Amino acid sequence: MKVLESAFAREFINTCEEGWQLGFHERNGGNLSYRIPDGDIDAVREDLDLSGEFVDLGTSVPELAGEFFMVTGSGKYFSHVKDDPESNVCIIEVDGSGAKYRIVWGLVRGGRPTSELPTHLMNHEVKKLASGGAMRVIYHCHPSNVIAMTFVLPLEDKVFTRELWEMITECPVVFPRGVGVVPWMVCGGREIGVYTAEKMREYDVAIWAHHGIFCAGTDFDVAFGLAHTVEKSAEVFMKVHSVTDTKRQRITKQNFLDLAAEFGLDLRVEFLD
Ligand code: 2HA
Ligand code: ZN
Repeated sequence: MKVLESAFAREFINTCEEGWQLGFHERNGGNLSYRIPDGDIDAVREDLDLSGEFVDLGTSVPELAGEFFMVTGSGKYFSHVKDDPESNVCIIEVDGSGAKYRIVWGLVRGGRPTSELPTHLMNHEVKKLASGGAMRVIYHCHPSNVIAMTFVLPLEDKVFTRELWEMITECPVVFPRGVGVVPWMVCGGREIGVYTAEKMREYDVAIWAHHGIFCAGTDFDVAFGLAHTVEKSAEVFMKVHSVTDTKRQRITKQNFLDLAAEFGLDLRVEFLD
């Protein structure tokens, strides 16, 4: 089978398009990666070029040795993925040491995988281990309201989690473990990757101050839905705080506990006080 005939490629492309349509990806902003299951890679093997040289990753991810990932290209626009996936997306193979990679499909007009590749792979490694292999998608986007919130609130996990939970009743259901906050850091390097991976041991979503959202999921819907929910909640927060500093009423600690009991949530209750 051709890569573009596969269900995973179609879902990858759809996710890029959804993010673009929602305004999460100005210019070349954001990136997406998918750890491809062995069976799915076998099904498209005829379409892969396995003759290229491996090059340095800029980090080491031994737990991902030999794995294949579909990733967006550095400098490529999410808005162009749907019409021309082969020029804007690639599949990479990580070598047996976990320190090198090569492109085996895509980026037919040249280019490299996303500038955030070290961060994506370090976080894939953490989430793969933490989830027994279930987590496969890492998604990064630049939604306006989450970014705006990082200029308003102290950059603390508890403060962001509590405010985001309070803005829409179903938020604790979608992210019961809360959100991590990463202070402003230079993007694209190993340092932000290491810091984010520490947060992602605890959370499925990290908010990068003045930059955007970084999140993980078992599939495209889960990862994208998580980012979308966090951004929607941030939008309500920014709307409320555009007209008032004080809330007339709110979802209380007891309300959250009732919700957790009803839905069987593993709620991070220490963030309720
Ligand atoms: O432009 O979003 O963080 C791509 C990015 C880097
Ligand atoms: Zn970014």
